[in-house]
Amino acid sequence: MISRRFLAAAALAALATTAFAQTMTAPMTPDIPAAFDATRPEADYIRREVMIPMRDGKKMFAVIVMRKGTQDAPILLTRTPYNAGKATSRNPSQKIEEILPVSDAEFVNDGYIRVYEDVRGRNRSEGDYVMVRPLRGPLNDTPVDHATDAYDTIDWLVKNVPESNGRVAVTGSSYGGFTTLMATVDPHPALKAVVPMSPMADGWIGDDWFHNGAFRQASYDYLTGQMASKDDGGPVSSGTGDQYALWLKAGSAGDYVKAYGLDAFPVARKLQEHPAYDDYWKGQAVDKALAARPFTVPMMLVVGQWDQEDSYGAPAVYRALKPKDPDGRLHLVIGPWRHSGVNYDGTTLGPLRFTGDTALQFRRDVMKPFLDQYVKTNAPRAVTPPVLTYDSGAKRWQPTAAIFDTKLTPLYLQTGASLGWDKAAKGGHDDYVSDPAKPVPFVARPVHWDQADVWKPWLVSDQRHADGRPDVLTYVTPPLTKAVHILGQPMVDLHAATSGTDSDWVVKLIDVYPEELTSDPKLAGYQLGIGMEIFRGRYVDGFDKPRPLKPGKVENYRFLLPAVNHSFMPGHRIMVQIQSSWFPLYDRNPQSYVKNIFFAKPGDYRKATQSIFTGGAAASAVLLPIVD
Ligand code: PG9
Repeated sequence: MISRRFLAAAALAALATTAFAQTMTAPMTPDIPAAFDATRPEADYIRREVMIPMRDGKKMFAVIVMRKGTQDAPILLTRTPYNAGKATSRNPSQKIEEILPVSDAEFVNDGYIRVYEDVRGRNRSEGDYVMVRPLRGPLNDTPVDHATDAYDTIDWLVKNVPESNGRVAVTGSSYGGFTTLMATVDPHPALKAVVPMSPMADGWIGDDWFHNGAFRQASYDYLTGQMASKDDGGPVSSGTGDQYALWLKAGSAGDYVKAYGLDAFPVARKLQEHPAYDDYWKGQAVDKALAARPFTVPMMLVVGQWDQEDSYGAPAVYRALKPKDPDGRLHLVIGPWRHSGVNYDGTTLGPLRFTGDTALQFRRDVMKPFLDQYVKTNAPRAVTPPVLTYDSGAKRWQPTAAIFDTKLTPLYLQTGASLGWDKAAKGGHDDYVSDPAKPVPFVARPVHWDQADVWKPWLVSDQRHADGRPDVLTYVTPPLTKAVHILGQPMVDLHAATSGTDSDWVVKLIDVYPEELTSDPKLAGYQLGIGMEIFRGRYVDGFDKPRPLKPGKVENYRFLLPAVNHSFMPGHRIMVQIQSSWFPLYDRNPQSYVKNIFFAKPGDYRKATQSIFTGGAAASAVLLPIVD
């Protein structure tokens, strides 16, 4: 007979098994939770993920971050194609300074609400992604663009973030600089100030895709990195070898596109279909679009002196808006930085060392007070100079009332490889042979532009690797007895002829350090590019008027170098180098005229004899904005 005691124990055991089974997770439970919030109760921040509705019904993903206890606070917004989720979870941490980019610390520690939003169609935002989506108009027949998306985002934020004081500033670098500028087109009334950093303003004249008509082949890595899917991709799968050898083997940029299937990307096709400065490019130029509208939102434009991606945009927008700014609400800042370097450590760049962390100095002492006065409640008025630049030779910040109106002083190329302030009465020329089969590399080989430590500081890399090549002309002054200080945009005034029917002209203004420099031996004899640029010869009559060059005919090429503030110090020498290729960053000019260089055939690439004219009626020079 079974005892009552045994039965009771069995019942208890059965109950326990059922209870245990109820707390077990079934083996086939899907393993990605519907939601997970990594923020713990002890976090010093609030982090909210939201979907913000736009006027066309699409929703944009945004992350709102602030210190706990934030009240009556301004919003600092960035609209980015580079993953708002990632930007707001930099480190796995419960500390706000750890999860946000370093450049946000000064702002959130002083009560700002930081918002990052994925632009339309990227990462977690809905809608179609169109690369640097043009404004509504001839190139965009949809009802939305970055101006409307910024407007709708700001409208939602001021109504739905209870900690906000109803005032918004927008900032961002590069693509984020472009979206910042777009926010000022028909702006929301709550938008009180903007800080566009290295904004991409004209992808053809001097920002990401072309420079003065020469195509930047590194662009393709950007396409695969950004557009292979809604999420983040990587570079073209072309191996990890020397990009110089790889591109030489590929042929034209069009051949490379075909070889790696890149014509799957509409942007790759659009680039090939618009090699010259046609309405497609003119219609997207942000400086031109802003020049055609009233200037209403206080703006501080920022760019690095050695910006390897978007050196053109900030000075161009500044020039476009300056005449519309009688009240002094437009500012320009040029720091000793690489592209977007303003948001990182600004103590050094390549071998250069500055006076302290120049990027932090700018963000803390210049950018924040500028924004505070417009967006914080009861903030004092900031004393912000119209123009603030960093003299990279004397190593100090310099406030000035103006820039770009300095009279330009010619520094003449002279026979005998020298540079001088006087124009030689007698004309002459120096020749070299440019061979597309052996183009001049833009950095010393092997070229690994995919590596951050090669790409980011390449504009300050030592130009001795090119000096002395038979296809590079070098002109240099004697050692300076007193400093030569330039502030503004130097201009190239080149008189040149080619034996071919098309040609590229690369002009590099260089600071040559003394050979003996015990104070900083790694800079001894260093050839530091101060302003370097390329010009595609077929555009000598205008960027929308390509034409073959006449062999042997001397043409006058005039083009701007990037904006700088630099003192060439006593004992240094000023150098100019001239060459006809800058490879593989820029596509090779075949040197025989073809309608579209993207599709040049192997037989089109020909050696050419290049002549640079000096003195007399065709005196080539670099025109310098000399101050002091
Ligand atoms: N220079 C990058 C870019 C901007 C705009 C268009 C395409 C590329 C960037 O750093 O965002």
